[in-house]
Amino acid sequence: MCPTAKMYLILFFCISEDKKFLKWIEKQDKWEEVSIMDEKNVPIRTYQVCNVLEPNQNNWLRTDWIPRSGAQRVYVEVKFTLRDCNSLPGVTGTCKETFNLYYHESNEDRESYIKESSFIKVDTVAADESFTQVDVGDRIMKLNTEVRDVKVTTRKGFYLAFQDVGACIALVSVRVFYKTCPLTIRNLATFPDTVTGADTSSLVEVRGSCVNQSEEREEPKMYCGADGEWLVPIGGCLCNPGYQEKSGTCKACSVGFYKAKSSDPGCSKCPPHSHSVRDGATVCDCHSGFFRADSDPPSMACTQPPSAPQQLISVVNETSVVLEWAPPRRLGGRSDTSYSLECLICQTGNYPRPGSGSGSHLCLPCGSDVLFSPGQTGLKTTRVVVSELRAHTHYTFIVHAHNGVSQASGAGAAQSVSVTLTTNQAAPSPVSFIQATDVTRHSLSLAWQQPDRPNGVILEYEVKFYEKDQRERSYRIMRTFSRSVDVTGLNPLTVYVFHVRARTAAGYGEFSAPFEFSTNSDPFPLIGEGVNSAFLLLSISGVGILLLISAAVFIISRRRSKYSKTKQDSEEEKHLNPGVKIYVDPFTYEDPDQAIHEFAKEIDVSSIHIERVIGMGEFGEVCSGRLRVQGKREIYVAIKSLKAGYSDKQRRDFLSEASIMGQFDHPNIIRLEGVVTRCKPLMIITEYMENGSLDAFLRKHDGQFTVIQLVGMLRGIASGMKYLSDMSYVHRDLAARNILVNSNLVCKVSDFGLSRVLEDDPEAAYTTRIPIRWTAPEAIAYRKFTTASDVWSYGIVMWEVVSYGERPYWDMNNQDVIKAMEEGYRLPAPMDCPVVLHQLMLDCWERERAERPTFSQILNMLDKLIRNPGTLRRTGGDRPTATMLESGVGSEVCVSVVPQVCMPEWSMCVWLQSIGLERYRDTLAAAGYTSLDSLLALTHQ
Ligand code: ACK
Repeated sequence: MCPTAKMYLILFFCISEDKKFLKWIEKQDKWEEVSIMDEKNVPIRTYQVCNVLEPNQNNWLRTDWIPRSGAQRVYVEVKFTLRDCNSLPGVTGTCKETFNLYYHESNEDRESYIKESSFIKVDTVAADESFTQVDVGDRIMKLNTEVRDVKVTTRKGFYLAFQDVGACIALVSVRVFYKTCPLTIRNLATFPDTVTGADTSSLVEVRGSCVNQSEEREEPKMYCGADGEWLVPIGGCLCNPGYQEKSGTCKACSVGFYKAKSSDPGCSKCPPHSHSVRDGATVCDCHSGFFRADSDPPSMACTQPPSAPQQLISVVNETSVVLEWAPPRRLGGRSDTSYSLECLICQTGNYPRPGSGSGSHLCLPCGSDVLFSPGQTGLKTTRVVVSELRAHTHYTFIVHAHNGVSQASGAGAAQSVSVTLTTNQAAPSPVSFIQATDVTRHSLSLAWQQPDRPNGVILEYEVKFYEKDQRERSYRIMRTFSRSVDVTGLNPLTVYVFHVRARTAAGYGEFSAPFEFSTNSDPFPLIGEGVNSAFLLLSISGVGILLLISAAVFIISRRRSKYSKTKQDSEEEKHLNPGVKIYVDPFTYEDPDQAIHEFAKEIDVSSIHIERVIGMGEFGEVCSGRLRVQGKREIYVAIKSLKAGYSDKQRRDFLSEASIMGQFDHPNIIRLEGVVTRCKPLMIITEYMENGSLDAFLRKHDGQFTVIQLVGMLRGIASGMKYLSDMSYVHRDLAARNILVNSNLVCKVSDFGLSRVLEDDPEAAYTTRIPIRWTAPEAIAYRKFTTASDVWSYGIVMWEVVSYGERPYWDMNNQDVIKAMEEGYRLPAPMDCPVVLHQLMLDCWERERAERPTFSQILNMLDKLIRNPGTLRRTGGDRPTATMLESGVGSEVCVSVVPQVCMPEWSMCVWLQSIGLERYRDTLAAAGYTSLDSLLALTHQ
């Protein structure tokens, strides 16, 4: 509702004796100033005129100049009395009962004379009431009040005039005023006191101004009506942020409250984990440790970065890794958790993990060629497949959890979890491009690039080709060590299709896409033509033999001193490397339980789910099962338990294995998950190795692995043993039965129980408990167990591996074995055993332990062999090597890269000699293979 109109009094002519304010000008002086009594008998002064008996009266009474004061329409209220003509005897015809009201606008405030004609008539005023009776002593007077309004817009002021035309009037008062719409606040806008318009129907448009601490929502407007009422409010203002409306003003939000936007309805309580300490807050500050992201609205609670992702597990598949993790335990009150992955290539050995202090420089970021699916950053899922990794390489993956406030909080490594793993062998990627260089009528020279991802050392390339018309019904295969080959014996002007694939220790990669080349009509090859083939072969063989002899001389000359020297080197290395962690013997603890709890985690038995018995251990059953530690992902485990009725010593011995195992952290050492000691039976929980112990595994897969695969297994064991020796731990029971194999064929050293047993038992050497066949003579003779005696055992393990789990020294009894050793007898090379491997075994079985290689040297040697698999080709066994007689299914066979041309019969002997298989000459001849041509026709059957 509009406030009621306000009337501004311009003048109030109260007729009084004080002439100061009564500047009336009477024309002809007919108007008289007279005192009379009002209705309440109070004496009042009036202007009177009463010439009712005389005709043609024209008596004027004029006011002084009245300033307009901005008004456009003024109101004139006249209070007067008027005599009823009937009450006056003898005035018929001359008596009037009205008077006229005039006005004259003027800027002059002192006009002494104004012509009658200058006045404009406002109205003729008649009385509503008149008095007729005049009683003696009791005269009743009736007061009339009449209001007229007039537009005054042209001058600064005006004059009013009263014209009497023969009435009997007494003017009691004249009030002159104008109207305004009063100051008001509407919709938080202030509208000033506004003078109404000139016309009775006019509306004055007024623009409001926003009250303090407010801003315009839409231009505030209202209209001031002629009667002083506000009409039609439009638009308005809103309180500024930090302020809210209260009784038409904007008041600051009090402490603990905030208002973020002017359009918000009012102040709100600070959201959780935030506060405001001053009045007028537009946003609440987060409590310490809580944060708000730039995009978070002020109404949102303050939040925290997430905790680290949980239960990161990795599954290695050749050169790919699947990483899976569970979301962080604490999401910090947000739902925008995302993950990013850091990939590091780490050096092998005993070094601190990334983020665990000094030494992290040993890890470098992976190259940009590594692929992450679905991505490396901004991940919403908890699973990533990382591919295109290098084969046989140690990687550390760090999974970081982020959310909208991670950056604001400056959170770093605390929200991450990492895993370190080693990729497996992998076949090479396909050759991408084949080029034909020299083309003749019967031959083609092909060349190609190494595959983009060799994933190891390329041992050879296989070229498959066929006439295009023949499709793949009949194809030929050639193998070569180099990246080029001359293909001969082709038909002229024929299109051939070629595929090339590479082989590493991990096997063959896929064939390349088909490349087509056509022979031409040129009869002459560019090279090779006219050279005596036999001479060529002899030259090649001769060079080969010379190389072999030089290599043998080199190896023999080196063997004399190499191990003693390098051992010294390695010992020096250890002294120079004071950061190496040293194994702590749990038996140095007075309280065995203190050791176990220092090195092993106590597991709640309720989190173990035993599934089946997988074997018998020294102290009781070994079971497989699942372990689900609260907040972690369920994993498969092996569970060794201590059978009931054990002695204190048995308990101590049983748990000592866990105290030992718990100190190790290496991909080739079995990992301890924890122990159960607080209830019975006591249990040791380790990672589960799907393929069980190595000796049984090899027996089950007799002859099924390539030499390189076997060397790969030996490398893993050597790596684990190097780690143990670096920690100054002597295993004392290294044997294939104590190596466990997982589903990825990774071998891990296990069974750390014997070290103590042998030390405790002075008669051990002569009891059945000592593994005589695996133990170095000095350890058997006077219990000198050292890393060097472990190296001896490692040599036996090598022999077990290459012979697919054969029992060392077969059925010989222990006493005979000890005697044979003393006499210098050593195990012979197993069937198909590469000479270099048997030589390494013999080195491990040096009588003088200082002459034996260290595990570091063994590891280096095996790495070299893996890099140069050609060195593994020479075997001392009897079986033809796999590479010798491999064939394509249903195809003819091209045996090797050497016999590309037809040989005279005698050349077969030369060739067999050159590859060390001359002893097969008679067997082959008896079977009818007397020439290389006939050998080339040998089929798979
Ligand atoms: O040859 P296996 O199957 O492998 O039989 C023995 C048996 O328990 C007694 O030692 C097997 N074994 C021991 N530890 C584990 C393990 N961590 N994972 C799988 N099998 C294991 C071993």
